[in-house]
Amino acid sequence: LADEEAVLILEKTPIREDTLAELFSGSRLKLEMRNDIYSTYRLQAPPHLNEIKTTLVCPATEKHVKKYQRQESFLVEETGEDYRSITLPYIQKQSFSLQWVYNILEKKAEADRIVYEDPDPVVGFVLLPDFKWDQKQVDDLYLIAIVHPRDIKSLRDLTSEHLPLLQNIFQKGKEAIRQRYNLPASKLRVYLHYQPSYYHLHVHFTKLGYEAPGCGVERAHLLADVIQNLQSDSHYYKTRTLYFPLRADDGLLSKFKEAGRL
Ligand code: M7G
Repeated sequence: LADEEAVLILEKTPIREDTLAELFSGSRLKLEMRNDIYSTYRLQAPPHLNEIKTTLVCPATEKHVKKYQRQESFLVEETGEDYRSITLPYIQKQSFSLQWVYNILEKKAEADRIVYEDPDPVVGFVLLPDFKWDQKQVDDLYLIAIVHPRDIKSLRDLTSEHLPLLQNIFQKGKEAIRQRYNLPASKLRVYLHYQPSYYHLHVHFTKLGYEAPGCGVERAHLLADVIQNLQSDSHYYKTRTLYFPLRADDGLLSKFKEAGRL
């Protein structure tokens, strides 16, 4: 795009129940085939009901291009020592810029999208729609809570000292979602990713029943479990072996291979 590398993501948005009547009355139907009680058609919807959610990353780094390419993954086993000797030095040099996160925290971007904020510098956070969610329907609800403190990279940095922050996000985040979207806590999947893509602590809130990308057991850690684990052992995430998938061309995978850990 204008001599710069770019990633462009095109996604057909879900069909919404509240637009069905208009979809049926305003579309053109072309019959493809009919056989007994079966028939298939091509339906041409009115343009405003036929939008494509479009996400652009530009200029995109090589790492962005790789993140969005379809690739084989490998499960990595990371001890606490592996984290300190392999992962930490790698992410200190190689991770994605956090500028978009700081823009949100400083209200330089997406300020009008904020659903809830607790401005406290130690236990505070900003809750807003993830850019994967077009907010057209609650069925695929996806919000993120980004913490105000800037020194917590990921799950690995958490100790019992952070329990007030985590409990605050859990309680106030659920309450804000109940008020705004009329969804009770029992309909929410609240979790952290390990490894995340962005090393500034954030929590994912997705609707139960929606298979959000990255909500599988190999990457998602339920916030409720994280809180309990830290309550029973302050250094749980410093000492445990953690498992996560890495894509074939991820530089971190090469580091694990070089260290003979894969
Ligand atoms: P992650 O676990 O670090 O990485 O989550 P993942 O992208 O591999 O899941 C970061 C989350 O932030 C993801 O769910 C992204 O969709 C979301 N996200 C990323 N960016 C660059 C933005 C942004 O600019 N705005 C918003 N609102 N969300 C973003």
